[in-house]
Amino acid sequence: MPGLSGSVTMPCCVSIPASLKSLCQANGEDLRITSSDGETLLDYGIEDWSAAEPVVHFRHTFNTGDTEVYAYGGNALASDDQDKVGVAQDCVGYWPLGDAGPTYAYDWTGTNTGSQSGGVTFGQMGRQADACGFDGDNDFLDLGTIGIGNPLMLNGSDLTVSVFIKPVLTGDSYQRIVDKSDGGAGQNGYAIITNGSLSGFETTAYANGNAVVRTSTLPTVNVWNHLAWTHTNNAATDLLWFEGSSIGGSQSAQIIPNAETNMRIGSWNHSTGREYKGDLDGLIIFPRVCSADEIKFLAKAYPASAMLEWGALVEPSGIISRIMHHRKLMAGAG
Ligand SMILES: [Ca+2]
Ligand SMILES: [Ca+2]
Repeated sequence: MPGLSGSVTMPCCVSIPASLKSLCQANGEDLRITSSDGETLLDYGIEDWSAAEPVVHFRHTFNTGDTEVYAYGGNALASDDQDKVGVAQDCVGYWPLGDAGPTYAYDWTGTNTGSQSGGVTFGQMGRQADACGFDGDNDFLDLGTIGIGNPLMLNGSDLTVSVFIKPVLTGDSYQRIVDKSDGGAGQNGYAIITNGSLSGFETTAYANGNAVVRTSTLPTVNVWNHLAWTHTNNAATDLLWFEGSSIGGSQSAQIIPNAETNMRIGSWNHSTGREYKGDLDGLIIFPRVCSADEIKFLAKAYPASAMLEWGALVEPSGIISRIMHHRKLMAGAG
């Protein structure tokens, strides 16, 4: 991707043109994504095949220049080869939030599916395919109890939260984007919030009952913003990032403890009055500090239009003959 200083290996998204979708099986089982050699299969997962131009997530290594990937379809014998766990393989949580609903928002790591409560709106127009909408009253996605050993415990760990938010910034103060805690300020866990006018303007990340980085910078209301938080557990070096760039903020060091609590997307879990109002999309949690290049990539890589900017998603001619020579596809077809 132009603008990177080195290579990154990251999950990414691309939209599939309607012209290619029309060649595929009705459920998209024969879709494949390859690297620029046209043959090396990439781990991929379809967020919402019912869309006119479905969005596919895949994992790849991107360099400083344009990156070309191929999308194939048109093999009536191919069976489903999606590997959502592969796409999310270095994450501890990966919620594309484009689920059809009405009950579950799936975590592609396979561990912490969210159950909606309060009437979360599925199928909102998102930054990457669909998104979830939260009414700011009682809507949230319940991730349940994060017990000892759950990857989302992140005790003693660094972390990165990456998320697209389209906030309203009215309603509750200290609106929780995601929160694992049993008390205020991410007690016994961690949380990231954005706050409108009620108690002062701020975007804040908490760990174990304290603000670890806090800034008066706010996301822009009613449009999609990329927000990220990088946290280290051994020093006051947390950062908040807006649209791929780090922003300042006051700091303090905190260590995330090994403590069982509940966890929610769009609310905290120990009371009411902290509900996020607006839409959320593409929430990812990594158990490490992502680099500046990686944050830049996460902020930019997802809209389908960005892929066109890199010259990616070339739709090759002769798709069917090419795919018939694809060894793995033939194996998959039995
Ligand atoms: Ca989405
Ligand atoms: Ca509601």
